[in-house]
Amino acid sequence: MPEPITPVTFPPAFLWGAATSAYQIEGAVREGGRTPSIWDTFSHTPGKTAGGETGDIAVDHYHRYRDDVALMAELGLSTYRFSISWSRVQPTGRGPAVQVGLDFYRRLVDELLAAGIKPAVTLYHWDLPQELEDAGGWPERDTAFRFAEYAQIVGEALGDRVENWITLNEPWCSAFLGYASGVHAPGRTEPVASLKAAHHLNLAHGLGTSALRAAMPARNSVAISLNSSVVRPLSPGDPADLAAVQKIDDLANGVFHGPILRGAYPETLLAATSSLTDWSYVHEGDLRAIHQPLDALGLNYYTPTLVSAADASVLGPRSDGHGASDHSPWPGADDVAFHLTPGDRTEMGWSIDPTGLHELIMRYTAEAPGLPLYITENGAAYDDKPDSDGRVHDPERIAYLHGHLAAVRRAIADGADVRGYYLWSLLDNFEWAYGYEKRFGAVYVDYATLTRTPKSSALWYSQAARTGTLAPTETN
Ligand code: IFM
Repeated sequence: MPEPITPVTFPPAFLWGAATSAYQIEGAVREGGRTPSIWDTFSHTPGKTAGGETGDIAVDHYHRYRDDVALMAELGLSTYRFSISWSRVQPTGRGPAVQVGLDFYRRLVDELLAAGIKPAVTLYHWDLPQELEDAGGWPERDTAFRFAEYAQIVGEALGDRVENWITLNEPWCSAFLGYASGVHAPGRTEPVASLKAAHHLNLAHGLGTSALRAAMPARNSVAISLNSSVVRPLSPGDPADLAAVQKIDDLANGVFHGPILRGAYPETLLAATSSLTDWSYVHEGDLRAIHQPLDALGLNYYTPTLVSAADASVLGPRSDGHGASDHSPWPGADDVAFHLTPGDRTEMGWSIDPTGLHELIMRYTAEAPGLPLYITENGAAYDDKPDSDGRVHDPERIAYLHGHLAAVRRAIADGADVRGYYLWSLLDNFEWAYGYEKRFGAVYVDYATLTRTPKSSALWYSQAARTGTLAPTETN
């Protein structure tokens, strides 16, 4: 149902933010002792990214962070979520930290605090130090222990000034796009390794949470950002389609939420993957380490997923929306078909459906009662271009943001404890395998000059952040 064209007002304490990640914006990949991460290696491998594009320069945030913080302040953002490049801080993924790397993040944090913007730090947004991948990567148990050591280093360095922490961003992508479909770094196509990776990412979250808590003041908050999916059946009355939903829900959600929120992998997941793996890499004590109280849960949402049993008569194109590969990112789910969800689409081909965000929030409100929620990512890519005056008009993005923020507000009215929203993304940036061709920013970046120009959506969002109210839009 379309949102009514009326102003929508948020609670006064609601946080208005924007998010980015290190490899997508920093550039300066060879400065300050930083060594390659899996994304440097992958993007420099011919054929892996659109146009062979890399994050070598990205949007040069490493050198322009002061201007970028000034821009955020001008826009009136109350919070900014960014990630730390592990190999800038600990180049080999183990051992002592590099002070120059830590100092960059300390300067960024101090700049944010001086501008009255609350930093939210993500420790891991997909850029594993290459040396750790060479030692086996996430399918290797030791990587979880290396992550805990890294978490301790960063917690000790920044814990006095950063209150909000996120261990991992979207571990689903790290595990299944990185090790099963191979459309993300490190580009491996090994279904069993992807399930091991998922477990070791969970373990890294658990060990990293303990390490952060030991290293920082108790007032700080530790969370994880999951790209929890809203999985819907093609035919809601068909038991075979409902079984397909269960399978994908387990692989998208249960594999992380199960151990993190409930201390166990779903029985249905273990059964569905039993021909591939016996899960013997889940050691005694792992689930205890993973299942510990969180201070908040981050939800990233873009679009719902529509599935059916693979032998349904109305098979649509295979379109789970996660990039083209001959290898599925869904181990053990070859009997599931993916369908195009209805509705208007963004430039990613993802359908626009704010009801999915409301559904997601209400689901986790019910499954994790009392746990504060943040929308740690939500946004849309469009083919934005400056007009003859150099201004960038993006009414579709305003409509997208309005619709999704209104869905958040509705969830709050329905009893959900959503404390804040981070628009993805502050700036146009390196969209992984798509290179620079998909623009998610509220701020336009001219890649030839690296000039930043706030789009009309940034100005609209700025007004929402300053007033706590969504101005009506014509298109909703
Ligand atoms: O750009 C990504 C981000 O790095 C993780 N979440 C989804 C975004 C859009 O694809």
